[in-house]
Amino acid sequence: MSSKIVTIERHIFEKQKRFPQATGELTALLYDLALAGKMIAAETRRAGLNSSIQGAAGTTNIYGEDQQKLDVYADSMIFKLNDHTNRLCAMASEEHEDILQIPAHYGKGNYVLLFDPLDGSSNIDVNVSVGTIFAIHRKITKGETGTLADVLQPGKRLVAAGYMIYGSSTMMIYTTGDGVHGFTLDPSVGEFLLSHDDIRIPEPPKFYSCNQGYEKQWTYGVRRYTKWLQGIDGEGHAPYSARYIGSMIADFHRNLLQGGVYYYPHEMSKPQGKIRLLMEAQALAFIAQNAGGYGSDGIGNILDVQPHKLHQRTPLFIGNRSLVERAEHFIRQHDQAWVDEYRAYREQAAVEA
Ligand code: P6P
Repeated sequence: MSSKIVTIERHIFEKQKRFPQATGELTALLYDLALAGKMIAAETRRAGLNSSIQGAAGTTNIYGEDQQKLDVYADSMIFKLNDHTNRLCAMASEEHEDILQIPAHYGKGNYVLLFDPLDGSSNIDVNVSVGTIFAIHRKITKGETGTLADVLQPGKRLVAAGYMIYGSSTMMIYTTGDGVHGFTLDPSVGEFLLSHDDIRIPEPPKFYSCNQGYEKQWTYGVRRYTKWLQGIDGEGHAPYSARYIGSMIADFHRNLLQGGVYYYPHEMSKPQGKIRLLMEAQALAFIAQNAGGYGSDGIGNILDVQPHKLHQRTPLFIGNRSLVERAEHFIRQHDQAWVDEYRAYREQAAVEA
């Protein structure tokens, strides 16, 4: 007899029993996201065969990056599945310059949904795993409609976070702060079934993930850190294996399950880094921390950073705590000028809504 079959709904329901005040709203919201994941997975599977969904959309997002047709599809799918459920007061997508209001004719709820609809989408046409990243905050302002202040919250206030990864199988990973749990889509029944309960990042780590093509542009401390990871500079420990897929969600997922560090550091010409604080880094750092790991901007815990604008970028070092703290050590030791400059950037006052 197979072990008990646990769907996302059953898993959250069983966990929620410990929180009598839980209303089931969050369960339903996570279920809506699971449905969006199934829809996006189906299209991603077909991308290779379906030119109407493959390739560039001919538009660019607010960063000037070419949008892929699947980016646009995933973005609109997540919005449409969540704009009428009375669970959200606002949304924010990596693909839109401003926060997304709930249409006037729909009821508003107590949560805010932040998402990157399709991370790594430039890899779709070469059949590399991509993913959807989401983070959920509770509304903190008065009134019905969500505002920028409800979105610009530090990651330590997150209520839940997770991601879907569209790879050799489709998985949904989530945490509500009570462990990190993984579900694998069984396409024969169209359900996500519990496959990885209470994930903990294993020690010792195995991998390091970074784009060493940019090494020349990194600060000295980050270059020394990278040499340390390779066993070239330091106490002569065995080198970690290099694995860089070019799709953060795929690198993060492998490191979550097998141990390792992913970093997309600041560069001389980009002191703020590339990764988006609100739609990517907060969610992954909340997940990493709930799996025994850690997410840092090179100075300290990313979950402590008070965002000051919607599309704020951040350097990101994430994975095994031991490896991320080692990065902070090298940066503290060698990159004081950058530390001072970046600290001033990240501690700016929040932009007016
Ligand atoms: P590069 C995708 O755009 C992304 O944000 C991550 O998924 C990925 O790790 C990184 O950028 C790849 O960027 O500059 O190494 O090609």
